[in-house]
Amino acid sequence: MIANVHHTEDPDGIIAGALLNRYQDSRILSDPKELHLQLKSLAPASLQMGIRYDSLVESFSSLLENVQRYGGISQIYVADINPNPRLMQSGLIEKLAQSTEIFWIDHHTGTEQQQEYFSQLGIQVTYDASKCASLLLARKFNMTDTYEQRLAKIAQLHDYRDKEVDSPEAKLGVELEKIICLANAREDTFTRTQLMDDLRRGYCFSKETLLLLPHWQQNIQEYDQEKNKAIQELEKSIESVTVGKYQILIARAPALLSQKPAIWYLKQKDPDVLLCFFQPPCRNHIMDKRKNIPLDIPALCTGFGGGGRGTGGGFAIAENMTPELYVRLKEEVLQKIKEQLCKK
Ligand SMILES: [Mn+2]
Repeated sequence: MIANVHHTEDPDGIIAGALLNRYQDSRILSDPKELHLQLKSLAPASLQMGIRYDSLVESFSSLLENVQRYGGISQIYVADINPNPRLMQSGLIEKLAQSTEIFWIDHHTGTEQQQEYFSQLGIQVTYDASKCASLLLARKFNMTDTYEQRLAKIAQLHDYRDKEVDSPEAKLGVELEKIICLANAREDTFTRTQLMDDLRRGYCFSKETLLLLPHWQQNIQEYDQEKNKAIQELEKSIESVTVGKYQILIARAPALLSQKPAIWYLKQKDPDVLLCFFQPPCRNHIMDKRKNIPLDIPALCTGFGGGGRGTGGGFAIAENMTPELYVRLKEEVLQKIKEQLCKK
């Protein structure tokens, strides 16, 4: 059996999951021998694993358990996952690499840093800082089908958006994000899986208009209804701190706005650095900055067990945010930011 392991908290991760599935399906369908074996076994062709950063180690640990106990997993495809310090310190990757073939397709700095080590372990790495995981997948596996190319384009526009884009693909990315945000806030794994599966089968949006099909409209409506209140709450939480000549915005956002909507909202205020913590059940916290600020955000986040790419990054903590933890964490991160900014 094959395991498809992908990030599940944003459109790129979910689209990557859909593309991985389509790739596995097409491989089986194009090989009569494989197809025969598959039909005979009556088992699912692949194991699907949507990953959240706050339970990254737990997920890989259960994957290893699966490999060791059942021995049926021969290949693992990993997409849009940053191998952060927590995962690397767990020792799980080495163990998985010993008994399975691993393909690691990703665009985070952690993957760049581990590229050489992963190769030594026999892991096949596909890395490019300028392409989202979905686009990397489509290129690596020669997915030339119009629908698959379009999925990759939606993910790419969404993951690398630096201003509002008006194309139908960009708009659809924003809609997908609304569905995912609502599911993240409600810890609704079922909806995320359902969305991935609809994208895989082509039942999510109209291929002519690129508008979501009616059965997803309810999710959009619910998100839109809850969004204004969430933005008000975010707005109230904003604090501004000055470090030297730099302005740092710190905020605590409702989980509904995790991850990108809160960041996009705060970015409009044009701070030099922004630090956004999220309310439970969200445990992944995000930082970003303006392009020319002398601060290495992915490195800073790596110091907190996370990672990132470009101007942004994040780190997950193992517990829900309490008011006390918020105060403590805010001070710790701010301290690190000050150290780096004042060094220059
Ligand atoms: Mn991504």
